[in-house]
Amino acid sequence: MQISQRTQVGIVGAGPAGLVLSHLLHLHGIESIVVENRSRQYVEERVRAGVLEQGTVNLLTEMGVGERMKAEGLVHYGIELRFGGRGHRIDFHELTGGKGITIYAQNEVLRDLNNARIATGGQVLFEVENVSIHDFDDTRPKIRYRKDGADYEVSCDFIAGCDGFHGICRPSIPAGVLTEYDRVYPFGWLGILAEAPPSAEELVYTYHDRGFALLSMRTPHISRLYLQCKPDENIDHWEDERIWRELHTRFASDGWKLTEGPILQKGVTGMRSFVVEPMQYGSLFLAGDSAHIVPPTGAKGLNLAIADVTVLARALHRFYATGNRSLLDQYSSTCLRRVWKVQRFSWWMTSMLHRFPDENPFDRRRQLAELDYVTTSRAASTSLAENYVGLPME
Ligand code: RFL
Ligand code: PHB
Repeated sequence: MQISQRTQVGIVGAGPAGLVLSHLLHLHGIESIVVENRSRQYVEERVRAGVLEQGTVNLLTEMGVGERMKAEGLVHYGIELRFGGRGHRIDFHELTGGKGITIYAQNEVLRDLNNARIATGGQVLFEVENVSIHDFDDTRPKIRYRKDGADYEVSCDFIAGCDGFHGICRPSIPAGVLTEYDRVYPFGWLGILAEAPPSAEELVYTYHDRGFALLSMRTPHISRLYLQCKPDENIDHWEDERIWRELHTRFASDGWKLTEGPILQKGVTGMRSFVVEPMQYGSLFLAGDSAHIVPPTGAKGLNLAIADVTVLARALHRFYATGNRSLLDQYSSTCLRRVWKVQRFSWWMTSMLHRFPDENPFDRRRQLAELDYVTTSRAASTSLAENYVGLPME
C-alpha cells in the first residue's frame, strides 16, 4: 500500500540548501516537505564547513535563525597568508569597506534551522529510505520514499534536489541533458578537530615545502586544523603525534607557537571542482553540492549552496504570488554566474597554496611570486578580500 501526500515544493536533502530553502518558503507562505535519508543527530553532528560570508549571516538573521550565531559566532575581519615562515595579513575590513566573515559551524547552522522548522510546524522527515523522483519532466512531479516500513508518494508542483554531491536527483535527469565540468585535484585534506584554544586570532593559510596547512577554529576552546595529504591517504597511518609534528613543521614561524590538545575527530577529504549545466530540468531544480562542488580552500561550498536557494526561493515566491515563471526559467543562468566566479576563486586559492606532484621549479617560483603579489598589492589583496567575504548577491 502506498500513502499519498501533497505539498507545493518537495525537497530532497536536509543539508544547508534543503533546510534554508524550506524555511525561506515557509516565510513566503509556501509549503514544503523535506526528505532526508540520515538521522537528525547525524546531520547535526557531522563536522564540515565553518566560515559564513557576510551575506549568509545577514540572510540567516533575516530568516530569524541568527540568534545563537550572533551570540556564539566569531567575527573575523581578516586572514593570514603564511609563506617563507612569515605571516601576511589580508585586512578584509579595510579592503571591503567594513565587511567580515563569521566562524560558526555548519552543523550548528543546521541545528538552528531544524529547531526553527520544527517550531513553525515544518515537515522535515529524517531516516527515510529508497528516495526516488518521478515525472519531473512534467508539471506533476512526485517523490517516493519508504519510512518505518511504509511506502509514501508526495505529489508536488516542484522538486528541489538539495541532496548533495552523492544524491539521487542529479543522476535521475535523463542522459544527454546535463554537461559536466570537472577537475579532480591530486591531493586531499586531512582535517582534525582538537580541544585546544586556537593558536591565532584569525585563520592562517600556509604555503610550505611539505604542503599546504590551514588553521581554523570553531569556538575559543576548539581548533580545526587541516594538512594537505595524498588524495587516498590512510588516516590510520596518522597517529595524533605524527599529525601534531607535521602541523608544527608547516606552521613554523618566528615567535609563534601552535597549541596542542586532545584530537576529538579526524578524517580525510578529497578535493574537486565540479559543475553541471543547466541546474534545472522540467520541474526539478538542483541546488548546492548536488549541482556543484568547490575545493574547500576558499571556504565557499556552504555559502554557495545558500546563495542558490536564495535565488530559488525568490523565483518560487514570484511564481506562487503572480503565476509568472520568468525567474524560475532563469534560475540556472542566474545561479551559474555566481557559481563560476566562486569556482574560479576556489580554484585560484587552491592552485596558489598547494604543492602539486607534477610541478616544476618554475611553478614554485610562480606560486611564491603570486603570494608576494597578493600580500603587497592593494589591488590583488582587494580581489582576494572581496571574494572571500562574498560577492554581492544579484
Ligand atoms: P549537503 O550538506 O551534502 O546536504 C545534502 C543532504 O542530502 C542528504 N541526502 C539524501 N537525502 C535523501 N535521499 C537521498 N538519496 C539523499 N542523498 C543525500 C544528505 O544526507 C545530506 O544531509 O549539501 P548542501 O546542502 O548542498 O550543502 C553543501 C555544504 O554542505 C558543503 O558545500 C560545505 O560543507 C563545503 N565546505 C565548506 N563550505 C563553506 O562554505 N565554508 C567552509 O569553511 C567549508 N569547509 C566544506 C568545508 C566541506 C568539507 N568537506 C567535508 C567536504 C570543509 C570540509 C572538510
Ligand atoms: C573550516 O573551518 O572548516 C574551514 C575554514 C576555511 C576553509 C575551509 C574550512 O577554507
